Amino acid sequence: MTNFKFPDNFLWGGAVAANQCEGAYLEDGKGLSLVDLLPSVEEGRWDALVDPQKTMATKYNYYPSHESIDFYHRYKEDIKLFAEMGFKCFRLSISWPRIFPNGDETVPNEKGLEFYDKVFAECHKYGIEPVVTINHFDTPVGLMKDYNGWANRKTIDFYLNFCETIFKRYKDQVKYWMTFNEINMILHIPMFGGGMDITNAENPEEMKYQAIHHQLVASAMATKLGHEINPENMIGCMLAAGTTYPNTPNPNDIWKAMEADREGYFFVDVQARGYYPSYSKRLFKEKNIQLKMEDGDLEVMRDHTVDYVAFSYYSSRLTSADPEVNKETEGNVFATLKNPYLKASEWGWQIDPLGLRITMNAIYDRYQKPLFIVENGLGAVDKVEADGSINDDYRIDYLREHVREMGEAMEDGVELLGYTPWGCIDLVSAGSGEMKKRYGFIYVDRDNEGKGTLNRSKKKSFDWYKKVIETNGTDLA
Ligand code: P53
Repeated sequence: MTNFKFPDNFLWGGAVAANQCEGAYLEDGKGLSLVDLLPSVEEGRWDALVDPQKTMATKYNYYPSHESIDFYHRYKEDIKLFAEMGFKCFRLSISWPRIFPNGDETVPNEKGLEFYDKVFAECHKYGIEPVVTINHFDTPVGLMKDYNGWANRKTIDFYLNFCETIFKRYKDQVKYWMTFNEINMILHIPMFGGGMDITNAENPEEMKYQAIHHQLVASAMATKLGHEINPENMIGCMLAAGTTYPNTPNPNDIWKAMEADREGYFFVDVQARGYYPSYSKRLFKEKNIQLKMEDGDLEVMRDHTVDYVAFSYYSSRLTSADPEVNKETEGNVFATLKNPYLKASEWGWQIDPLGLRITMNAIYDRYQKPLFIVENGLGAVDKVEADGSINDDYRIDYLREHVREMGEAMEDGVELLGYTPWGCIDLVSAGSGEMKKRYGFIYVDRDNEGKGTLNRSKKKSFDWYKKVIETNGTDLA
C-alpha cells in the first residue's frame, strides 16, 4: 500500500511539557508552579483545577508533578530513545518557575537555564530540532498569589522578561517557538490557562477577556522580540483545536457550532490576522465587557503576527442549540455531545481521524499560514506482558489513521510543518494527574500513586513510528 510521501524536511517528532515530565519540582532553585499544587484524580484534581481556592489552600497527600517521570535527571536516556525513533524535532516547554522562581524577578536562575542548555545540546547531538513552548500551563505560583496572574497587566512584563532571557540564551539552539500552549484553555480553566482567580470578580467574563487581551498583547510583543533577537526564529501560536459539528441540520445547531468554533478562533484571529475579529464587538457588548487597552496594543498585534499556527487535536466536538440536549456535555473542558458515528477512548475522548483533515482544512482556509500539529494521540491503559512487551495496537491504529488524514489534508493543499504526537514518552496527564492514561511510544514504569522503578521500555508503537519516520510516511502498516 502506498501512502502520501511527506516532504523531505517534514518535522516528525514528539511532544511533552515541563510540568508533566520533569519532576525535580524544587531542585536547583526552581519555584512552585501552579501545577505543583494539583493532586491526583482521586484527591479531586478537577475541583482543584476549577477552584483556585482549593488549588492554593488545600493540602493533598500526593502531587504527581513533583517527581513526574524524572525527565530532569533522565533526559539523556530519553532523548537517545527519541533519536533511535528518528525524531527530527522534539517539542518541550521551558518551566517558567525554573527560570524565574516567583515569576517577577529581574535576574534569572542560572541553574535553571543550565538545565535547558544541556537538554538542547543533547537534542542537537542527534540532529533533533527543539520546538519550544514558552508557557505550557506552568505559571509560577508567585504570580497568582501576588498579582492574580494574567488578570494583571504587569504579568506582560514578567512574561516578556522570561521571553527575552530564553530567546537570548538559546539563540543558537532554538528556532521554533510557541508563545502559549492551548491559549484558549483560559476560557475554560482560567486558573490553568491564566494563573488567576476569577471567582470573586464582579464580572468574571470581563476579567477573563481582560487577561486574554494581556496574553494576546504579550504574544505579539514576544513575536516582535523573538524576531528582533533572531530574524530566523519561527514563532507560532497554539490552539486546542477540533472542529465542532452541529448535532442536526437544524440551522440553530449550525449556528451554535459556528459560535463554539469562534470561541477558539477568537485567539488565532488576533495572533494570525492581527486584529480583533468583527464578531468580538457583539461578544463584548453582550457580556458587558469593556477592555482596558494601552496605546500601542492594537499596533503591536497588527504588526507582529505569528509565523505559523500550531494546534493540538485529539477529537472533533459535537454541539446542539437545544439546552436540554446539550446538558449532557457539562463538566468537560471542551463540551461535546456523544457522536453516534464515533468510537471513544476509555476516557471518553472520541476518535475522529477525518475530523483532523476537516480541522486542518478549516484552519488553513482561515489563516493561510503553515500549520504545525503539536499534539495528537490516544490516552490509554497499557498492559505489560510477562515478557515485558507492550502491544499497543490500539495506539498504532489511532496514529496511523490520523497520519493518513494528515497526508490527505496536505494533498488538499494544506501546508504542514510537522507532527509531534503528544506524550511521546508516558507522562503525567494534565487533566487527571494520572500516569495510567498513557500516550507514549516509550513506557515508563510508574503508577498513579507514584510507585514504580521509572524504568523506560519500548512499546510496539515505538518500532511502528520509527518506520513511519524512516519512510517519510509511505509505510504506515
Ligand atoms: P490529558 C484537556 C484537559 C487538559 C489539557 O490531556 C488538555 C486537554 C485537551 O486538549 O490539553 C492538552 O493529559 C495539553 C497537554 C495535555 C494533553 O492535552 O488530560 O496541552 O498538556 O497533557 C492531553 O490526557
